[in-house]
Amino acid sequence: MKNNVTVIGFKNSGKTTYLAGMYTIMSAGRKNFSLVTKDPDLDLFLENLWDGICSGNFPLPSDKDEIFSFHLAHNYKPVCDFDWLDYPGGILADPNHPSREKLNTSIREAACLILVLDGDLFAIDATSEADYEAKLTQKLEFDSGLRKETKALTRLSAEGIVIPPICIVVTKCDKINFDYQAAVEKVLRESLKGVFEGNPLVMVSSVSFGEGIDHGAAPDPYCIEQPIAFAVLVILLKYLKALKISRTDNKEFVNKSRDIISRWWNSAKISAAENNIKELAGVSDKWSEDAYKLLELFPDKKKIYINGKEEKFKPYFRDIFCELGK
Ligand SMILES: Nc1nc2c(ncn2[C@@H]2O[C@H](COP(=O)(O)OP(=O)(O)O)[C@@H](O)[C@H]2O)c(=O)[nH]1
Ligand SMILES: [Mg+2]
Repeated sequence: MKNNVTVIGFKNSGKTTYLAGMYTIMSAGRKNFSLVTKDPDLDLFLENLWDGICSGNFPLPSDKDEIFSFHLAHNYKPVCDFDWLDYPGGILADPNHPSREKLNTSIREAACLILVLDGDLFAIDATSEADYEAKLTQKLEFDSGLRKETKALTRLSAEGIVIPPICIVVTKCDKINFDYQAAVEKVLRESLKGVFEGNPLVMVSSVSFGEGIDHGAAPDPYCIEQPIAFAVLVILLKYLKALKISRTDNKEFVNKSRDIISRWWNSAKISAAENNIKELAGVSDKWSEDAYKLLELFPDKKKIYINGKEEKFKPYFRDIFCELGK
């Protein structure tokens, strides 16, 4: 199984800052989780990039796709490995971009898609929440960037590619009035109705590294662990589902072989299946435990959308993990 996390978003939307900042902070550890690049040179590269960003030296926009292979640990024990595939901003507006085929393959194989939206788009002066909602709705309706992004999703559909669970990341949320954060999610849900209703799992996260980050102030990270934690949760969910199928197959085989003749005839196979059940249960317990711990990175009020239907994030995942662990 591939653990791709594919990232798309326009140039200047904050993708590189997110990657470098999230990595540097998560590599130091967050609630006992820690991240490290598989390649030590990439660790140095991302640390240097972040130091550069924090002292006002912004990375030049890249025009090529890049892969970062990560390992996530909890209390320094393995949780999972995954690849972060970063695509250049221009790819969304250009169906003939040289990396387009690669992007299609990577979305086809992705466990999770991260759609990065520039917080600048959401920075609107308003007199009330209702005024903010109305202004943002109108702005998004005619925003050419968002139109190109949604058109890219339609193009994927035209090519028969099923879009995986999505995390919509609104960056630079320090530029958005804090009182309007809930309105951002509400308006996105309406403006991107098709994305929400056509996908089994959509989460929205507004993230920030602090308002001074673009002119050398000390970083003040906000919710930066959510997108990455969501991606890993989705990967663990995929593993737990596959495991449940294997366990059920083994249990059915043992149950079917209860009569005395089958037990004698299939004794080796039955004991192999019984051992498998025990082993798989152990692995499943470990993954469930990691998944429950990941939930601690989210606030209680966090929401998730299941085919467009709003649910509470933590209870939704707890119920699923409990069901899959049985
Ligand atoms: N205020 C603020 N600016 C940010 C934040 N994240 C990124 N930026 C700025 O947004 C600009 C574009 O960021 P960059 O990561 O290079 O975007 P990319 O082209 O999508 O990789 C830079 O000037 C960053 O400093 C944030 O959380 N808050
Ligand atoms: Mg960049």
